[in-house]
Amino acid sequence: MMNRWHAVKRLLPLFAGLVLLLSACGRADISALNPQGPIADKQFGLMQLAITIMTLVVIVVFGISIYVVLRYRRRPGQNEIPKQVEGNHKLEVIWTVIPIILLIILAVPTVKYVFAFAEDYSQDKDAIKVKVTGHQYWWEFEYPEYGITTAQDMIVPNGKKIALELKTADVLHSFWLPSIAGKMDTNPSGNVNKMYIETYVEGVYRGKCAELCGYSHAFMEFKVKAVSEATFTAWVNEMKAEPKPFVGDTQVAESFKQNCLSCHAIDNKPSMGPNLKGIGSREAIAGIMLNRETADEVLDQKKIEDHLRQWIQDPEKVKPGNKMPAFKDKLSEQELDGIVKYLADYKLDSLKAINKQ
Ligand code: HEC
Ligand SMILES: [Cu+2]
Repeated sequence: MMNRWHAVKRLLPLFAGLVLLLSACGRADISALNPQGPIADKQFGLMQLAITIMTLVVIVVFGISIYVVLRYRRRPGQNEIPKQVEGNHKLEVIWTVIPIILLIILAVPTVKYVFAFAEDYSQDKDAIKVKVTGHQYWWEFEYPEYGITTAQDMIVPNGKKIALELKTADVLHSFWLPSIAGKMDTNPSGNVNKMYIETYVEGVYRGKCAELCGYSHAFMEFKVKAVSEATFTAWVNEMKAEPKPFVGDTQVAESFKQNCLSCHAIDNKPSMGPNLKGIGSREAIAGIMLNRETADEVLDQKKIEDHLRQWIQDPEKVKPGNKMPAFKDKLSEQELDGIVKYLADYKLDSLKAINKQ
């Protein structure tokens, strides 16, 4: 009885380690090891298959090596040179054929999914089309079917195929959405790449630029918000509607127009900088100053205001090398307050539920 308990106690750390290993590690909103959509799911399956096969190979190869080293080591008093062996047809055939079989087992599903994931849904009537453009250092999302454009947060209906057309406005970037659908490069020289994404559950997923693209590459984050179809339709309608009027001081309104709308838009016209429509509902300011840590929290109004203020005063401090000028010496305190308030309060009702606001 006592002995058995001892054995269990000794094995406990091993079991704990196995539990850690086998339980899904990684956050559902960003980890490829915790897939939240059919594509990431199958990619994870491929990873598991490859890791299993490689682990078996490692165990067998190391097992044989250790056995040979121990079994044929030089014993005390053994001074003669052992029998020299050269070539063994049977063994050579075995260690050539086994790897070929393992590679075929790996290749069949890999090739199958490579082609399945390259499926083009851009002509599919049921798919939602989004044109994704990578900029140093932010992401733009245009919905050609609805004539709307947004930045940083891509809003999609859950469970639908979203057909993406990806390009870049400047250098090479890579659109990476780990827990939903792998990654795709955006190539310079007018080349357009396609991929599609699909989510299982409504929620907020985090994406990154995965190709070193300049000083602030590491800050080039985006979010995908998967919402119900009704919410998506409501969002589209809000985005199509006239922009929110600038309430308050007309001089502040004029300053916003002069200083900011030269690069930004709050309507659906194209602009050089990110579209600011509904920016008070975004997960982050400039993609990286998070307005809440996880989607379980409330989107924090105080953080939104603080982040906007910091950003507008000195964007270079937040994202070195980005293309927005600093306004710390160009706006009066009153202008800055008025602009921050207008933007922070520019919310979209359709996103209140997912933002827990
Ligand atoms: C010369 C063009 C230019 C001007 C003028 C300009 N911006 Fe920007 N702005 C940008 C660019 C480019 C970015 C994207 C920076 C990045 O993330 O790399 C940006 C980003 C932003 C963002 C973050 C957007 C988001 O989606 O999170 C806000 C907010 C913003 N600008 C507000 C302002 C305000 C307010 C003014 C006027 C006081 C202003 N900008 C003037 C070019 C400009
Ligand atoms: Cu990039």
